Amino acid sequence: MSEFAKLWAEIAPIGRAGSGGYLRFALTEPELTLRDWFRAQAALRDMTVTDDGNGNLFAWRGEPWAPGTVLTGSHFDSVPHGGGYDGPLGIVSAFLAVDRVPRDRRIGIAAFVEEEGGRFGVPCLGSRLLTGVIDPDRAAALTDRDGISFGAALGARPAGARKEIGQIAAVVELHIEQGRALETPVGVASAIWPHGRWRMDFTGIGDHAGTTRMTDRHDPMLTFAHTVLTADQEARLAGAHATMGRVQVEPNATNAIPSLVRGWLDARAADTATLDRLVGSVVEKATERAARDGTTLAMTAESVSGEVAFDTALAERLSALLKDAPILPTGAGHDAGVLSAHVPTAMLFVRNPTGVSHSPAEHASDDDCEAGIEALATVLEELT
Ligand code: HGY
Ligand code: MN
Ligand code: MN
Ligand code: MN
Repeated sequence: MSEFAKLWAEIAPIGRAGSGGYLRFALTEPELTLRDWFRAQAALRDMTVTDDGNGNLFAWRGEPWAPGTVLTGSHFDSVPHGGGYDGPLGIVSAFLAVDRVPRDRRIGIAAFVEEEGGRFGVPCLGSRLLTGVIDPDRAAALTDRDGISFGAALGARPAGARKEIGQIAAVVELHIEQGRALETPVGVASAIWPHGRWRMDFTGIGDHAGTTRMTDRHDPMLTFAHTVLTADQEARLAGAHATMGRVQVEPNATNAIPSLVRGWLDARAADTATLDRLVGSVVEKATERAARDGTTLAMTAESVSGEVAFDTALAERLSALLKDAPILPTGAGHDAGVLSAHVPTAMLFVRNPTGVSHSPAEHASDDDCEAGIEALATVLEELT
């Protein structure tokens, strides 16, 4: 059994649901167990473990945050019933890559908290706190579906921005590719599409399903349904991506016309202008439909990320180092995207044969994962 297969087998059962997907929400029992595994892996390598006060965990070869350190790693948390590779592959690969780099090199391995935004609603929460992109009090007040705040889950007010990030020489995050473009085992990221998530509250008049005439209704489910179809249509026209995969209904009863339908729009496009046009046209058409249905729409931008163009010279240098590994963009957000505004940053992608992600069907072959580890070790040795 390869070193990778051995470590992979250690974490595979942690947080796995009957669906075969994972329920690894930030700071919940499965993710806390993975943090214990992280600490044990660091101890095996005599690496110092620190926490930045924001819920991000670090293992250091050399002094924590020492100037010139190269930071790698990713996240443990998953979307509900997501695949096991999205996030953890970058952390397992980091430990195995460190084993292949001379021991005197200064390397940090990070496990960033709440990358998916699957519990508290804001993606890349940990890296945004670390770099000062989000206010610690706003982050602390974010709540999960049970009303537990991030501050309560963390057990403290988040520390917020840490100036030590300025001492990091480079960041390299390895991640399974979430798409079908990569035909070689390893690729290098060029950019992350601008993307965001908006909460859309459609408010109507709750009433009895059996006694309310169709002409007397103010049904927000109609406005929501129209908006879902509009977002899909507008995205196809714009060559962009739009998804409304999460919805909450009140009172959510078979025999009651809803009073409120809360849906989330996830929209992404290759450039900011296209994204702005897409979201603008969805909101415009949803508002028109609301007027027709006698409902109202309230929009809340939960998180919006501009385009991330990774350091071109660094990407080309790594591509050349990795036998001309292809350089490609991604529509998926990553902590590396947040960090790239503060530190020279690169991403390595490991081939995903089906491209499927955020699904139990997500998979990468052991051979390709092994190639990713080798590539990460090569890059870490080169950059340190
Ligand atoms: O949703 C994303 O883009 C990433 O997988 N967090
Ligand atoms: Mn993801
Ligand atoms: Mn991810
Ligand atoms: Mn009744």
